[in-house]
Order: sequence, then C-alpha cells, then structure tokens
Amino acid sequence: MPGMDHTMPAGDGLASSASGFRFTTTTATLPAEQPTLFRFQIQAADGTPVTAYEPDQTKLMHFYLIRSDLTGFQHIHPELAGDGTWTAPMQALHPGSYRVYASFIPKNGFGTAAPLVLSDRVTVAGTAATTPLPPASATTQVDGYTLTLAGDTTAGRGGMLTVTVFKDGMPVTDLQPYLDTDAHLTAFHEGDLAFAHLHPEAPANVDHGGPTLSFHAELPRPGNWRLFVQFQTAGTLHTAAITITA
Ligand SMILES: [Cu+2]
Repeated sequence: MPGMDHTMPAGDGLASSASGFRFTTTTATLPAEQPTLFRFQIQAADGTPVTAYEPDQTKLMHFYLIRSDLTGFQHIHPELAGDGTWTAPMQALHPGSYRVYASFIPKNGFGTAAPLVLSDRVTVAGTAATTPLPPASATTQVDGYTLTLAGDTTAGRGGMLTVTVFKDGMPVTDLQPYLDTDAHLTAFHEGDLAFAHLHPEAPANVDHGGPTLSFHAELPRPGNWRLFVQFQTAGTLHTAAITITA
C-alpha cells in the first residue's frame, strides 16, 4: 500500500514520495529466475516525468534492490529515455518480497537540488524461502579478499567507519575507483529495509586505493544492518556483504 509510506521520517529511503517527487512504476510483480527489465519514472508534483538530473558519483541514477531477508542485493545504473522513463536491467531474482530504491538528484527547476532516495515494494512471483540474517561480524570475505570493519556505528549519529582490505594476508593497495570512490557502501536495515548510503571521507586514490578506507556512517536507526561493500580491482567489481549492528 504505497500511500502508507508518506508519513515515514525523511532520510530512511522508505517513502515513495518526498519533496514533491514520486517514484512510480506500473510493475508490481516481476518474473522469477530470469533476467528482467524494470521500468519506472520519477514524477514531479503535477505528474510530469522528471527528465533532468544532476550527476551524483558519476551517474544520474543509482538504483538498488534488496529482498526482505536482506539477500539479493543489486546495484544498477538504469538508462533514461527521453520521456523520463528509466529502464533497469535486473539479474535473475528468487521469488519473494523486495524493495527497490531510486537514489538521485533532480535538476534545479524541478523544485529542488537536494539528493533523494525514494522506494517501493516489488513482488517476485513464486514460493519464497527466506535466509536467516548472518550474525554481526567485524570481518567478511569475497572473491579471495578479506575485509575488516572498525569504527562507530551508533544509530542516529554520524560516525567514522573504516574498511581494510587484505588478500592472502597482505594489505591491498591496488583498488581502482568505482563511481569516483575507492569503495561504494550501502546498507539496509533488518525488518523495515531502511536504506543508508555511507559516504567516503576522501576521494578515490586513482588505481592505488587501500588498504584502509574511511566512511561517514550515518545509520538512521538501531538494529541490524546488512552492509554491501563494492570495490574494484583489475577491472573486476567485487561485492562483499557483512552484518553490522547500530
Ligand atoms: Cu550507483
């Protein structure tokens, strides 16, 4: 029931409309186990599709997808058609209940230049089995890399979070820029799927990023968050996942 979201507090990504902008899609159900295209628009208060955006981290639109059990993360850069329709190519999805998020900056003249995150629910048809959330940890692995996390993740307070990347026990110093940063961090809250994007404290160090990266962590509420850390080495994008507690 999308109308219910309007009273949610700002800053958690759970509203489908805010500041006069609305996330709209005609797709409430997606097919399971096959790649699919998801189309949506951002509409201004009068229903006009927004066609002009400010780049943010090199892209006009960042689109995210997460399943209700915090699995199935996808981070997509959709294509904008002239009529304001965005098309996001999604990888195959398991059945279940998902939330999709559009993160963007509408261009001045449409009312505001403030960054917005709007979202809505999407269902993938079929029988859904859920995966228990892995317990909170200070370390995780992906593609032969080990990541360790440290710092302050107190809810509602902007703290510093550091991520250190190792491979075969050695510090990694050949991180390549991904979206103008050494790593891209997004987090989703267990239960209500609130969204948080963790901003880097420093710009990317071209081709020599690492081993320790610092982020401004502002998690809007207490509880468990599933954090997705995306970084690039030798032209390959890696996505690590880790549970943290705020
Ligand atoms: Cu993005």
